[in-house]
Amino acid sequence: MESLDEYFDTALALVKTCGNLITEHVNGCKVFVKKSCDIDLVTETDKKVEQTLVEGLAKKYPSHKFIGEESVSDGAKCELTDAPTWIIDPIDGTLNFIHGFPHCCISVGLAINKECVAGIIYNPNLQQLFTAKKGQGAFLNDRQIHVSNIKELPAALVAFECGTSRDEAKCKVVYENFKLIVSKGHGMRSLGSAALNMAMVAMGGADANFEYGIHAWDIAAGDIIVREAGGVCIDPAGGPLDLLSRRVLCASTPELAEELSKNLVQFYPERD
Ligand code: LIP
Repeated sequence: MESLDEYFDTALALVKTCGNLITEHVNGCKVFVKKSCDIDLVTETDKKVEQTLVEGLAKKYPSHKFIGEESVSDGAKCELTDAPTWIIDPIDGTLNFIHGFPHCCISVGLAINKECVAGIIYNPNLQQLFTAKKGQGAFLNDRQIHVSNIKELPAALVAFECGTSRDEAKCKVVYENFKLIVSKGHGMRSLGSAALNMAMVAMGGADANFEYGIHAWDIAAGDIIVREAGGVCIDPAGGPLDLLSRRVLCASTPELAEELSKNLVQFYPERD
């Protein structure tokens, strides 16, 4: 009988084999292709990492499903069923990878019955391995991690991103929320990777993260890692997180999540 631990161990072994594919470009990867716009890019390394992960997992678990950033063709709708589904971003923070800015990672989440039950976020440049399995806690390398206990926005360090869209309406909302966080929060940070922003919340280095326009592959691993670290992951307007909504808010405490959900300017991208 296959188990969550076995699924996780198989995925982790495959993720670790892909680390060198990223670190060999630690000074940047100057060959890339534009996707939806000039800041939404993909490299051959993105594709090679995703191919390695999908082929390795599919060979061992032929009944499992996959949602991978580079396999989902432009505009195609993602289908998340109750089947065990691997939700993969081969390089989260591709723009960072291209520039040689060392905050990029492999993000692998496993959803069963549409619930994220295992997650791996691996930044091989900085040797940061964030992991979690349902009911077993969250870890950074071999150390168990826990969110902060910050409950109020004025004390919160908040991570968020401009994203990969230059859409005027989206950018207007980004600027308005930037002003909110800078004026009302303790500070803002922007790593250029949704997965790593969420990992910062899980380890207590940041206190909240939100973003509009991300995809399931950016947040699936971060969802379970934040929750197993004692945090909350919800829709930015409140209510349950919807992996396909292209919206995410995670926070160290329900109180901080609620304060942000009541004060953020909302934006609703087209669903995946
Ligand atoms: C990135 C996300 C990041 C977002 C970027 C981009 P990618 O994912 O992790 O949060 O702001 O626009 O979408 O494209 O590097 O895998």
